[in-house]
Amino acid sequence: MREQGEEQKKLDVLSNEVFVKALVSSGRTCVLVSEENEAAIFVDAPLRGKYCVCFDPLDGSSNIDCGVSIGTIFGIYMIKDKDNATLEDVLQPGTNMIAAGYCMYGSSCTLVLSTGNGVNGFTLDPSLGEFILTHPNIKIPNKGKIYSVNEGNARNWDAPTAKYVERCKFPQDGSSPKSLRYIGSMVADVHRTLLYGGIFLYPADKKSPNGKLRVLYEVFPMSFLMEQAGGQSFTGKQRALEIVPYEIHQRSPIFLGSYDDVEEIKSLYASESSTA
Ligand code: P6P
Repeated sequence: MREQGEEQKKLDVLSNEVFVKALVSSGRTCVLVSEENEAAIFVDAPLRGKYCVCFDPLDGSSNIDCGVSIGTIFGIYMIKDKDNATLEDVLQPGTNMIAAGYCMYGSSCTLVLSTGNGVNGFTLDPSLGEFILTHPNIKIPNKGKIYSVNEGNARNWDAPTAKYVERCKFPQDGSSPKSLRYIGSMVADVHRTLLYGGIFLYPADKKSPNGKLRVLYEVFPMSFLMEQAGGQSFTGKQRALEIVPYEIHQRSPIFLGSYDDVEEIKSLYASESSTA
């Protein structure tokens, strides 16, 4: 209950407080990296556990007022030495993550999770207060009919991205054009890509040379899930999970989704670098 005169907190600030309190008091965590906190949080020794959690508590929160699905994204590392927790414990490549997932808040509350042995989807049954396994062993189609990108940035794209999107709209192989679906909330766009197939792109551009999305709590968790579901995730230069972050809020370009669709943009970047 808000005290008289206490200002109403924004939902992303409030959700961050809820997650930080729950993670710290669980006694299972050691280092926390949140999109909402400039610095990493080191849990006090008595409450320290063996997991390092990187999370965006409420991604896409700018969409709340118009009712678009938003979500929480998380990735988990195992601590090396909980008596000597350092930033190095979270500045690890995504290949060292032991689990990742997201919870999407939309027409239903959906948890999509992988602990390294495939991807499972759960839907909250409010009458039970339990998450029910509704999407066992999710596998992304090898190729999709949808591309998902903010076309408003087109004038700033590099040549391979521009060429790829052109091919989506004007295929040269006689196939039908892909459909464009862009919600502007990563959890919603990635969830649709995971279930229906296709490709989600947030490329680098002249304005944002490292793209917009954050490595530790957007790129890595979504790339982890995509690979576990049979898809792939690429930065324009390398496999996304192989990035070695140097800063906890570092950004990276990202192309993720159906294996064959991502393969196509990888070949465009490869041919650009071979002719450069
Ligand atoms: P743009 C939301 O702000 C977010 O971080 C992601 O959820 C989403 O994919 C992206 O930014 C949208 O960015 O520049 O297209 O509005």
